[in-house]
Amino acid sequence: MRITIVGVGAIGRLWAAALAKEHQVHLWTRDDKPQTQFSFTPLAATHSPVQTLTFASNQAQQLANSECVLVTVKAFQVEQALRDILSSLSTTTPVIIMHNGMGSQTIAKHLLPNNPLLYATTAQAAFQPTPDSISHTGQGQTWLGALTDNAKRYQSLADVFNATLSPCQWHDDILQPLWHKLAINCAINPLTAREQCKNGELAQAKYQPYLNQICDEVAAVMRAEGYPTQAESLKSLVDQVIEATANNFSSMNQDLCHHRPTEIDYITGHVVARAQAHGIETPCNTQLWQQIKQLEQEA
Ligand code: KPL
Repeated sequence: MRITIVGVGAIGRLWAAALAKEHQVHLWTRDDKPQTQFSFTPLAATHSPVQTLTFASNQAQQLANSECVLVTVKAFQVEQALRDILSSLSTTTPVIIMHNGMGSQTIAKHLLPNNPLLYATTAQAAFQPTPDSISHTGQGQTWLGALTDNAKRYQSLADVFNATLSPCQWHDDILQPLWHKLAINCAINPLTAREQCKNGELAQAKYQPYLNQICDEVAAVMRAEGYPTQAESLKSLVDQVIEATANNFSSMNQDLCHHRPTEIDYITGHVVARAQAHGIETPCNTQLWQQIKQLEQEA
C-alpha cells in the first residue's frame, strides 16, 4: 500500500518505521527536504537491531498517489497540516488523524469535506532521544474508526495497522475510545507536567484526591456527551496506565520541559469547553488548565 505520513514526531516516526516493512511509506514534513533519515530502535523485548531508515519526503506526486494518508501532528497543528497537503491530496484518499486530545474534528471535516475521514488513538509509546532517532518504548492498543459515513468502508485499514503494530482494532464509534484516551490524558498529562514528575509518581497518596476529582468531572462531561461512564471505571483505567507507563515522562511534561506548546487546549481545555456547553462545573480541570497555560507562558 502507498501511505503518506504527515508529521514526523515520535508517533509519526514509529508508524513510519513499522509500516515501511510491508508498505511504501512517504513522509510529509515541515521542511522541504526530499528525504528524511532517522535511526529506529525497536522494542527492547524484540532484541532487534537498531536500523537506519530513509524515506522519500515532500513529493507532491507521491502524496497525490497515496492510498492512505496518516496525520500524526499534534492537535493544534492539524489545521495547518491539512491546509499544507490540500492542493496535492486526492479527494478520494482516506485520511486518518491520530493525536492526543479531541477537538480537531470540526476543522478536519471543514477542510476535507469529501475525503473519507477516520480518527485513531494509540497507546503505543515512542521516545525521540535526539532529533534523528526514535525508540519504540511501549506496546499498547490502537483504535481506528470512521468519522464520516464515507469512511465506514475502510475497516480493512485496521487490519493493515494491526499487522504493523498490534493490537489495532476497528471501533464503530471512534469517539468512544477517543473520550477514554482523553480521560487518561486529562488525569496524567497536566499533573505530571505541573509536578515535573514521571507518570508512576502519580500513584502516590497525595495525588489520589486530584485524580479522583478529575475522573469525576470528566465522567460527568462524558455522560452529558452521550458516553455513559462512571468516575470509578475511569479512575481504574488511569491507575492501569500510570502503572504501565510508570517510567515514562508524559508528552505534556516533555513539551513543557522543552519549552514547546502543549496540547492542553485539546485535552483539559476540551473537557472544560464541553462542560461549559452542558452547564457542568469542572473546578479541578479548570484550575489545571489555567496552571498549564500559565506555565506555558513562563516557559
Ligand atoms: O498519552 C500519554 C501521553 O504522555 O501523552 C500517556 C498515556 C499519559 C502516556 O505517557
